[in-house]
Amino acid sequence: MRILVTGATGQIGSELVLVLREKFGAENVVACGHKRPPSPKLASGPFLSLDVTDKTALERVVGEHKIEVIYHLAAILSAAGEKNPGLAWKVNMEGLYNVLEVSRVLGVKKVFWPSSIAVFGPKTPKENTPQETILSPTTMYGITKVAGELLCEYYYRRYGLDVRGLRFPGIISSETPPGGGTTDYAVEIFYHAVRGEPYTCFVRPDTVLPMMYMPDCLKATLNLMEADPAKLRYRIYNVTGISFSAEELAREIQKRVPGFKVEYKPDFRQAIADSWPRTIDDRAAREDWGWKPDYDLPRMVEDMLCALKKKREKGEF
Ligand code: AKB
Repeated sequence: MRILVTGATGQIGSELVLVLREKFGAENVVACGHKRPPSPKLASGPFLSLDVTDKTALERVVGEHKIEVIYHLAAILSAAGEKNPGLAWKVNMEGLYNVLEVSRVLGVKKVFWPSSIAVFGPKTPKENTPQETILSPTTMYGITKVAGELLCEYYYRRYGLDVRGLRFPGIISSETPPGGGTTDYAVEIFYHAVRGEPYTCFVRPDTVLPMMYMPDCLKATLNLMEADPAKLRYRIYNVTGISFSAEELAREIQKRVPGFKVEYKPDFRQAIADSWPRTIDDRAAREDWGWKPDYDLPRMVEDMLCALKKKREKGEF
């Protein structure tokens, strides 16, 4: 299996590449990024600088490396997208179009693409948001995710390209921090706690959003990609891990880091958070390909603090 991962230096990519290399052999997983330099861990296999908006370059890489599966993770997230909507449209839409089109022309067998809870908007039911519901986002990022979902379905229906995706909630992880998302506070707060510094949270304490710990994110991605195609009713599935408020997260950390102080100063990201669901119904994923998350809030917090304390001891931040 020859695999290409775009956005490989990002939050999900930097960990997914390592898991794929473990499973399929380091030399078979080509990691591509273009903004950040690769971490030393990504040097465990091939790394190329690639901008997904450059279709010719993408075509060359897919052809030369005989790529059979693409995990297309390169994207501009919600908060960064509101600062530069044109860039979000360009990277998210052109990037996805190029990946799908190159896959069609060069016969790539499977494509994974992350959608997001950002496809939902203020008119969508906020609790137990169904798989099939109103998709009317108010952010440019959300708009690119809805259009992206439709584009993936189009390539599946019209050309038979096996595209699969997940509507990810906020992803919490200790390896690479996210950049430019609305759910970033749920990661930043841990770095401050471990540094022994107070944290100023950019959403209100009662803000509840669906989240997922990285091991569950990787498990969901791999399980969906390995699922029997005959069982898939959808191309893109709702998935969720744990929903909690910013205050509940802070309290869970304070149980383990006594004296940790958090204050709340909502900024423009509050409106984005308020437009998204609080809890997600992921029954379709559970029924069709056996999805089940492993981490609840206490287990995730325990694991995050432990991982970040080790990094801090090594002087990594
Ligand atoms: C963001 O906050 O933009 C992302 C997402 C939920 O897709 N983490």
